[in-house]
Amino acid sequence: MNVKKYILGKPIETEAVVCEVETAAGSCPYFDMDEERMEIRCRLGKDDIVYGLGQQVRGINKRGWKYTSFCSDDPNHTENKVSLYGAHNFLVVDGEQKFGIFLDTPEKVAFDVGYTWGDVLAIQLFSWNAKCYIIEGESAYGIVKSFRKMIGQSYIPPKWAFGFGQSRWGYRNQQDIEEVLAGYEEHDFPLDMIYLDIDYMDQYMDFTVDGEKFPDFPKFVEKMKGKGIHLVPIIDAGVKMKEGYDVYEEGITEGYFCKDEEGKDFVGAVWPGRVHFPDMLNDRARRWFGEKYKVLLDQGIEGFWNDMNEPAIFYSEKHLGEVFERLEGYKGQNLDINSFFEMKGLVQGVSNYGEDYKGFYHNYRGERVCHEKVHNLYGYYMTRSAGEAFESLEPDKRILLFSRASYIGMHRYGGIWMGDNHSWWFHLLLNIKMLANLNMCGFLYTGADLGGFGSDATEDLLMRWYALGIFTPLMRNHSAAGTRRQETYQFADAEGFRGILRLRYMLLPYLYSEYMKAVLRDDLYARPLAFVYPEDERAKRVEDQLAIGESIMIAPVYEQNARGRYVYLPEEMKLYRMRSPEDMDEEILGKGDHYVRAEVNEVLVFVRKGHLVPVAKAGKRVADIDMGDLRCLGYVEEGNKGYELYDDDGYSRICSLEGHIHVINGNGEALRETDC
Ligand code: MIG
Repeated sequence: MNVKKYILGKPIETEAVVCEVETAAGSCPYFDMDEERMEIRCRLGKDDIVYGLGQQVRGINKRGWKYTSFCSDDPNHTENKVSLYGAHNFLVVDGEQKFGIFLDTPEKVAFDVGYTWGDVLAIQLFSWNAKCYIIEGESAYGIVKSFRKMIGQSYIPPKWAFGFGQSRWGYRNQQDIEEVLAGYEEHDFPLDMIYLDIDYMDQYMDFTVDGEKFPDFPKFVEKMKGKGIHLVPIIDAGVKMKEGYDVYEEGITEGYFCKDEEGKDFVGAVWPGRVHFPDMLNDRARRWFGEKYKVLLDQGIEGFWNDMNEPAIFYSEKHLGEVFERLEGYKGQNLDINSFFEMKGLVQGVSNYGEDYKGFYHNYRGERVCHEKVHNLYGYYMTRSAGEAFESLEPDKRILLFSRASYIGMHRYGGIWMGDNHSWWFHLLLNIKMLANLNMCGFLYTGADLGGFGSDATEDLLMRWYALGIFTPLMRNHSAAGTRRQETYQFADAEGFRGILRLRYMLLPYLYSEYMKAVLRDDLYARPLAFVYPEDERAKRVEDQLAIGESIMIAPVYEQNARGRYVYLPEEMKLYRMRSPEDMDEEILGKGDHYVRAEVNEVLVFVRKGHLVPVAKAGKRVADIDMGDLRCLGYVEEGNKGYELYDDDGYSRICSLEGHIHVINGNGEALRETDC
């Protein structure tokens, strides 16, 4: 591995990198270091492509915009934004010169990727403290794989978490959950998970369950499990300030909460009302918070999603006080327009107010550290707290875990979902692009809220989104309270939806196998075409198609009222136009451009020349999939090289290629064991 490390100032440890890299002598190649301006710069060639930055707006190729790594709760993922929930400071420049850069610092970092000057990549630090890793290699893909080795193996969820899940903010109680399952059962739609959003809790208090809404929660969890459904509750970062609430009381007594300037527990407000934030960066507090998940594990829960961990703050007590005071001054005045807008801005700016983080302190490695210095670690360390706890609480079992905020390194403990997107067609496209860049940063278990979280979904949008979603490891329909109901059964074309959802279960042997091989080999599950066909200048610029695993290329339709789309094929492929596991047609298409028809209920699956895709008979639950009864799609008769199938029990923590992988032929029969 060709990696060099340069230390700028006194970087704060993040534990993003797991391998030893010695500090290099001499000056950093490729970049000019401008300590005074706290900026590092390099020239970009005219045709250079810049990959990376994980969860961000815009393209697979990040060139032509500015981005800021600063975990942010912003539900409007439009292309003028610079920050979303994750901070993933890894870029690859792919041109005549090829290199990767990872700027390891938990502080804000701004990337100007040919925005100010078209041919300059400028990275601005907010203090001259960072570990700067330069990764060299012969191809962008190779560089990414080296980077992935450096940051350690990606998270492995239980196999059932590759099933389909239904979620919605606003399910009030047990009856609502039962209604969802009934809706699915009525139409014979497959389903493995129902998510519990904040309403399951007692007054939004973490690790509690509202006893009125769920009179006997463990029994209910058990009953749902009996029907093959996993309930997956949400956990929020803020802990409600309430006397008698054990998490609050213990946090106070042990000093486990983040502090304000005066050393008192910092007070913010989120869903539970006024809260304290557990100091996830403090080793003892992190261990303590992680152990709290046991309360729900003991009630039969096997999966969680961590929310609000940027951390999002609706308001801080301190700043709200200041705002009220200023408002007093406006009262009774005949405001001029400027003052009016100032006042309006003041009120609107109360949530996620940047200055709040300046008066928010951690105890990190025994030192008092201002939150601003370590902001991008909070969600990572919250998820780590759960992930580490699960290793000791459930040593024999994988637990589902994903988070909203993240930093590189968190990919070892859990996945992420793509946050509060909208029921907008362009978000379906953004989802495709983000998938590629997230994979480069180690986040393999990911997916977007299918159908869109905010705004009203339409039937065609949801169906088209499923056609992509069946390929994302995390496959979940989720929506916000107040939006149009978008559970699959809310729409008319039950047959169409059933067909598509069942395709996910049919493809499961392939999807799981490709996911696990990617994890265990530090490889990508979803790749831009450029990584597969680096010599093909056309393929390099394709932003709306992806390679999924070694055999499949996808080209989702992301425009309303379309009846198909243009697709570029870098080589001959076999196209399957799938409506359900029992209903598909196929044709061979040559290299080049094609207009490919796709009705709303049709999924386009392209199998690469000479490759195989093992499929099962679809089932209604992941547990029903019969791995002993497989067949193959693709180039079954035509001199294929066989397919390397990975499978395991789906829940043991120790996973290895050894003993779990063998080559199968086009008929799904085992040919031989393989090397790992
Ligand atoms: O302020 O728990 O991203 O998935 O439904 C909103 C309610 C809080 C944000 C999450 C979303 C979730 C919602 N949460």
